[in-house]
Amino acid sequence: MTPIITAFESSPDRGRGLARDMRVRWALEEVGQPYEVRLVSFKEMKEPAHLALHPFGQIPTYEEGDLALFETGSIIFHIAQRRPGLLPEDPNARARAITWMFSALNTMEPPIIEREASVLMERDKSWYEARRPMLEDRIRTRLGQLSNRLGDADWLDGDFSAGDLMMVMVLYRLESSGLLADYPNLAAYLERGKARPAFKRAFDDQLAVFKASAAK
Ligand code: GTB
Repeated sequence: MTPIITAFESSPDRGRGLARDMRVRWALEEVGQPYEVRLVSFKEMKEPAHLALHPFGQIPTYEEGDLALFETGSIIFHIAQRRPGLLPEDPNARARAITWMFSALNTMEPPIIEREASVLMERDKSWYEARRPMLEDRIRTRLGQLSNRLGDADWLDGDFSAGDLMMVMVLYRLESSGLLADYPNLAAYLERGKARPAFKRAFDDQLAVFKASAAK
């Protein structure tokens, strides 16, 4: 059964791969699983049909037969469990790769999102400039710790895994911030992830969606 995911009909990031369908597309490409995409507008995302799939009215969702999932962590974990290529066979190595998925989402991503939200919504506030160093320092603390752990390895724990996929996608959110510049091994890690053929296929596909919507 071909899985169906949902994605923005017209992504606000203009096809830069920042919307979260990108990470699901990448996972599906890594395991060689063909998939279909149903595009949804912001209005449709808040309507009952979509809310039945995603209680928070967001993208992406994942449907496969009678299974419907939301949350990229859960979706990618499901893909990685069902198909070889994203999680090691050895039980301990598998548990560690899953740990990296969680840490990407629970430890690395929250301060990055908080900074993004501030840039988007608080620029006109009197406290914006005063709060910015604190938000950036919280990210730098995590980047420093991650950088120390990665060292000069290619991936976080042995071969590329779903943990790396998630971590690369989280670091990708910082690409235009300049914050990665002090961590050359993390910048190289991000580039290594982006250079994977599966990443490129996923990126091109989501960009094509944006270009088609912009041409209408
Ligand atoms: N925790 C959920 C997951 O991991 O699946 C988060 C899902 C989520 O945030 N989805 C966003 C969404 O549907 C799209 S990706 N937002 C609409 C809404 O909540 O009403 C977040 C996103 C959106 C836009 C940009 N951008 O323009 O750069 C980047 C990231």
